[in-house]
Amino acid sequence: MKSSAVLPFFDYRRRLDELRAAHETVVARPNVLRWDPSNWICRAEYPVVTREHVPLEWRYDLNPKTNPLLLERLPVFCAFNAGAIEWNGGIAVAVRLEGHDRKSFFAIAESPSGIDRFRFHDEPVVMPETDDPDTNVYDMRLVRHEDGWIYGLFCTERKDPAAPPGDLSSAVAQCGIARTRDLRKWERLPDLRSRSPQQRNVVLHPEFVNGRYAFYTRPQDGFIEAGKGSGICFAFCDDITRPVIGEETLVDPRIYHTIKEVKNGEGPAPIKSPIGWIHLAHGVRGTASGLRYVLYVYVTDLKEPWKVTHAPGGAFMVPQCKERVGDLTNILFSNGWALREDGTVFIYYASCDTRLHVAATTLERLMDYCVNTPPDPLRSAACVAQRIGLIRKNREDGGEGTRRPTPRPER
Ligand code: M1P
Repeated sequence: MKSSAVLPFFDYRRRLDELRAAHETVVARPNVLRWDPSNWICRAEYPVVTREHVPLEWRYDLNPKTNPLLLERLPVFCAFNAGAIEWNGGIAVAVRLEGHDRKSFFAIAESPSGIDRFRFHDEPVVMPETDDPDTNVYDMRLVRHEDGWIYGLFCTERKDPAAPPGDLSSAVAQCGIARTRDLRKWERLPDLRSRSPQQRNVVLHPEFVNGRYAFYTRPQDGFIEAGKGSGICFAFCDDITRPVIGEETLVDPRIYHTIKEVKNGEGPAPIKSPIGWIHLAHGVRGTASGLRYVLYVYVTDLKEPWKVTHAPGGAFMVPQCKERVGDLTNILFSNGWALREDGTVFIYYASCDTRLHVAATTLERLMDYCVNTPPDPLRSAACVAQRIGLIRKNREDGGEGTRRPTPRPER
């Protein structure tokens, strides 16, 4: 066969070496944490898992006889929205990978540090199906429950059987449940049954509450009818092997003219702390450039986790710089975080449904943030009063932090 006079020279062996070297560079790259101006968190310089982290064996037929041109056969476009758990002294994440065919699936990647060198297991997760096969599965929350199992709760979507002919978008979203002991072999349980025709962002509470399993839910009346649901709810379940929930108590409602006015959803399972259960969630509002997803934090009572005790105003994290651009735009989403024994909290968040990042903080900082960040006063005038209160306190305190630095002598 003739070689093109226009394309660069192609040599199978050399090209494969290039691809392998590029993959290893990304996977082995050390990450760096830098303080955010808020001092609530440090953000990591590089994303922790991207489509470039996906092993070549998962994408290419690497037999030169059957693929002499080394064409990619099964591309992966995005690696995002990951559940997280402490694992073997490091961190494991259950990443949502999205193939070029739009279908998502899960894959476990492990890192010794939690901030870099995430490597995927040899193969993606084989998630058993129920009698009603899932069309698409995504956004797994990993929860180490006090019953001894590790649960993976995820969204399972199927075509809406009631959709009129020609409507190829309407779907029914429900919560799929699976459990494992080793992050490799998964037992699928029946999907969660609730009164709502649409459930996304369902999260298992990590402890029994009054001897029962408990879930955070986000019931919705209609698919993508953002604005119809009322917020994050809480519900009990007696038997997780036959998971049915009854009444869903509203925990954290959507509120007019806030970061969560259009919709909200629970992120990962809450972290237990001396001030209560600390929750990470996403809030969504509409803008001229589409929906904007930001992360926020709230706290609920240790014994009655459906009762909010602290609600710091505004967003905890918003999309910044490169995080604002991707397959979609203006989205931060988190369904994984992990508290380490030394008090470090790793927050795994995805930007624009494209790639996975990590931010790091400590439980001490998170608790201070939750207790001392004033709530959203909900009106401009009240916000000004709140800010003037801060300015005047600083003036009156005259403490170390309010002193201006001594000006440098002019040369
Ligand atoms: O595209 C942003 C997110 O949209 C959905 O989340 P929610 O139902 O809360 O709006 C999910 O599809 C999620 O995966 C996605 O990141």
